[in-house]
Amino acid sequence: MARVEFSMGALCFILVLAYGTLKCVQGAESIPSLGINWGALASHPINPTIVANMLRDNGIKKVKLFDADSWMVKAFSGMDIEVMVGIPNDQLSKFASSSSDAEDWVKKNVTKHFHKGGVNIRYVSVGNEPFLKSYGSAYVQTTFPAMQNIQKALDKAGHGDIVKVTTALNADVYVSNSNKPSDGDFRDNIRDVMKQILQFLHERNSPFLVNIYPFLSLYQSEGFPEDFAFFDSQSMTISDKNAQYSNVFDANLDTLVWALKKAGYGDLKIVVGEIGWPTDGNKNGNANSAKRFYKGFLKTMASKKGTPMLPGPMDAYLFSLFDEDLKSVAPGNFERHWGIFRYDGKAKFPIDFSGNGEEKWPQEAKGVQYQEHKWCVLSANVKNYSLVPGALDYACAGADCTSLGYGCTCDNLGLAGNASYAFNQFFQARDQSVEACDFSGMGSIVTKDPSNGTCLFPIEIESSGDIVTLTSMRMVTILLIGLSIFFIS
Ligand SMILES: *[C@@H]1O[C@H](CO)[C@@H](O)[C@H](O)[C@H]1NC(C)=O
Ligand SMILES: *[C@@H]1O[C@H](CO)[C@@H](O)[C@H](O)[C@H]1NC(C)=O
Ligand SMILES: *[C@@H]1O[C@H](CO)[C@@H](O)[C@H](O)[C@H]1NC(C)=O
Ligand SMILES: CC(=O)N[C@H]1CO[C@H](CO)[C@@H](O)[C@@H]1O
Repeated sequence: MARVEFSMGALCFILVLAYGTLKCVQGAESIPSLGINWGALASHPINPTIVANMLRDNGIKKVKLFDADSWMVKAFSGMDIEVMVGIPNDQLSKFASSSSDAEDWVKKNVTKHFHKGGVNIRYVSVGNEPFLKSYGSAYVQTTFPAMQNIQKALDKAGHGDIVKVTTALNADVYVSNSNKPSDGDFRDNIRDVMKQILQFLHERNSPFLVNIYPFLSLYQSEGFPEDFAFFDSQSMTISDKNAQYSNVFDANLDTLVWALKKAGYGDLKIVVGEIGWPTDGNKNGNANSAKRFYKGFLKTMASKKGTPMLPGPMDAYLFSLFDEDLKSVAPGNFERHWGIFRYDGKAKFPIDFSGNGEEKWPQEAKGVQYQEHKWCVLSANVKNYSLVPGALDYACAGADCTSLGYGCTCDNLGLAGNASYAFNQFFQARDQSVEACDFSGMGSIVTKDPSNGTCLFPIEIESSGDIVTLTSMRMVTILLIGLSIFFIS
């Protein structure tokens, strides 16, 4: 492998000598233990083949999915990329109560890809943050039995040694009453089930998967010292036992290490399932902060120094690959803007996946097709604005307007600008259908790009494959909503 790379590099060098300006595109190097999350809650997901090639171009060898959608999984066939598939929370009760459903799932979603030239599936995350505080006890009873049934089904199918079962947990499963890592322990209401899960992970040699978000520490508490969310500052430190913490990530991860020690599983392997920084939808979410955060995190990862309680190399999956315009904004408007890349696979900021901290742009998605060069805006003929707010609200109820808020990329557009932005979002999400730019005659289709400064008026991409069914599902939903409004009124 290394020999091939060397000779490619040498060939490239000779070609540069000969032709000067020739651009040698080599497969980029990334930190070997680095992965990335790919969620597809988007109105126009990028074609999976394009995504798989993009990961390869960036040298990223691990990907984490939230489902086992074969449209996405299949794209990694025959590639040197390790895949983690997921089982959504709403399916946990099914698999907890039925081992035959679990066996069926394994057959259709795992065994199917196990052949020569197939997909290198290595993990199944059973549930996604099922013990999140805001879910109450919704999945507390079902998560562990579902994990057991999926494991049994994998064993029965002969994949038990290759495919590990785990569950992605949010860092809110543990707490520290003093804010010192050494006081870390699991939350009271889940301590018993956590013990069962820890014993299971230990027996099966599976990792503990934890999602840690320094951004949320900053977002959730007014007085949180901003620098402490990043990796490049010493402006604040926490002392604990013999350790000094200068960033919240290290302190948070070590809180988990202490909680595991207390439970008797201090040697369990920990993998960071999600870590990242959003770029819009909140005053602290912007490309500069994201760039700073990833630079610090990737450099730390490449240094293999780990944390005071967990020295050594670390495995982590960045969150996330792309923006997702259909994600729930219940946690906050930033939810749709976690992408390192935009909705169309264009990079938002320089990021060096090798962890060398160089100012370089990543490899972007290649071969993405856009819809026509047109936008929907508030017509210049509208002089009486009394009906504009109503139309704006309607558009934002059916499309993503999370860039309009305070401190976001499109704040300060004024009422007419807000309306134009919202009309365009609505129009693009509906594949530029003429009817979607009506707004009681106030909408107007234009061919000049209305983007203004940091505020991008996007053109959606062409999206194919399973999205056809997704689109028709959306149409049914829209129809049903329309009908219910009709019957209510
Ligand atoms: C603006 O339109 C509204 C609703 O159609 C109407 O009630 C109002 O009189 C109009 N205002 C002006 C200044 O024309
Ligand atoms: C761009 O936005 C500014 C406000 O931020 C506004 O004054 C200006 O008219 C806008 N330009 C265009 C071309 O819409
Ligand atoms: C534009 O929309 C944003 C977000 O809803 C809002 O904060 C702002 O006040 C709006 N501007 C105007 C002039 O209506
Ligand atoms: C989302 C997806 O493609 N998953 C498949 C996993 O297996 C079930 C059957 O148990 C299929 O219905 C899904 O299509």
